[in-house]
Amino acid sequence: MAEKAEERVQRALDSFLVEIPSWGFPDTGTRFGKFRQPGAAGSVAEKLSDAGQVHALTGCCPTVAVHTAWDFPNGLASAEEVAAEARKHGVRIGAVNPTLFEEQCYKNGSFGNPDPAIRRKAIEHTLESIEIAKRVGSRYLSLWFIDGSCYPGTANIRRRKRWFAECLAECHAALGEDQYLLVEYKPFEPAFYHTDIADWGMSFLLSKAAGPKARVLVDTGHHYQAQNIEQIVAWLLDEGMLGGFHLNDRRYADDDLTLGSIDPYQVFRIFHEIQFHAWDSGQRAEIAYMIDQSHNLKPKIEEMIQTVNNAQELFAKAALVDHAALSRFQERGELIDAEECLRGAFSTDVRPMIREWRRSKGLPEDPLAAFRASGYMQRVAAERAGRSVAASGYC
Ligand code: PSV
Ligand code: MN
Repeated sequence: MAEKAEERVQRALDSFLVEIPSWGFPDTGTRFGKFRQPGAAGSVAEKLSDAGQVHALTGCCPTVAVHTAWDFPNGLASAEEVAAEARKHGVRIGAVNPTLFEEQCYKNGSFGNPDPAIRRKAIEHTLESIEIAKRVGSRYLSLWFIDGSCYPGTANIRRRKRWFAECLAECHAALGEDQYLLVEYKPFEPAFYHTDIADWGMSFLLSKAAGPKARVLVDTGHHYQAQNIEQIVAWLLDEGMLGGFHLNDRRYADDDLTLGSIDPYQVFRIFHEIQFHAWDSGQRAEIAYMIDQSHNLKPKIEEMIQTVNNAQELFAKAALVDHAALSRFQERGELIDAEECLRGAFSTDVRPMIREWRRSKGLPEDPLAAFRASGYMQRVAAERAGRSVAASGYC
């Protein structure tokens, strides 16, 4: 007998965890300035405390992604303390992101820098990040690089590609048993002529060169306009090379807007490809779902809860696609029925089913309202007022 919609949604939500980034909680801005928010996190402990609120109310964000330079002020020596702080707030440390972009020496790149001493420094920082990941019990080392060039002729693109392959392989060799290396791509910013890992194909090839535990990380904001992200996802799934996501939405470039705020159907289509693949192959791919957003204007904790709500809704809608029917329609070339199969699932109001899932887990039915009613923000705003802001990240 076909599984009921409610059951499909419950099962999908049971399987759906999404990691939130430590850099989503401190004050952030653009190059035109920063608008401060009362109570924004100012230390690693405060970021973890805020993240703990999101998990306590949504029940699906047990891990927090960290950036080595921003969250481990003393490198490896901070590892135990940060892990303990996370535990105190009911969360764990998730993906560790080496910070290979702030220091002056990285002006011409890190793994692609023509100077071997800088490449060595970048490798050492990454190796230290892997040690941190081991110490805090994290399975993921997540790499993003600013490397590239801004003007034609200024960089040896082929040599840089080879340096990347070498550096990644050395880091891969240091991974623990069940650790993965996630390799993120981005076609622009801060380099505006060429970026060393500009697209999923480059990330795919470099991951293959690095070793068997390297995978591609898809940041939804890191594509050219009109690119078909769900097709990239489908191909990576079929190749067993999809490692995870940095979820966010955008209208123009890497805008870091709330997931689903601009194009929820695209997020739905991505989640659909994942669930359709699982149905087709009989195997659920191990995927690290992570949010990569930092909000300059929206209240940060509320925004993170809103994002998680959106992610759950879109994931639940994708679980409603009737895969057997869709397959039949596709095989017979019944185009309208196939498309309507997706649209029907997308237009279903899954919110009552999500509320039911929350009730069954003892979670508040409306996490945003529960957060507002908790008085947490007023309390921390008072506690944090007047202290000097130490937290880093886009500061
Ligand atoms: C770069 O745009 C990025 O997407 C990378 O994932 C970084 O780690 C993150 O944003 C935070 O700067
Ligand atoms: Mn990212």
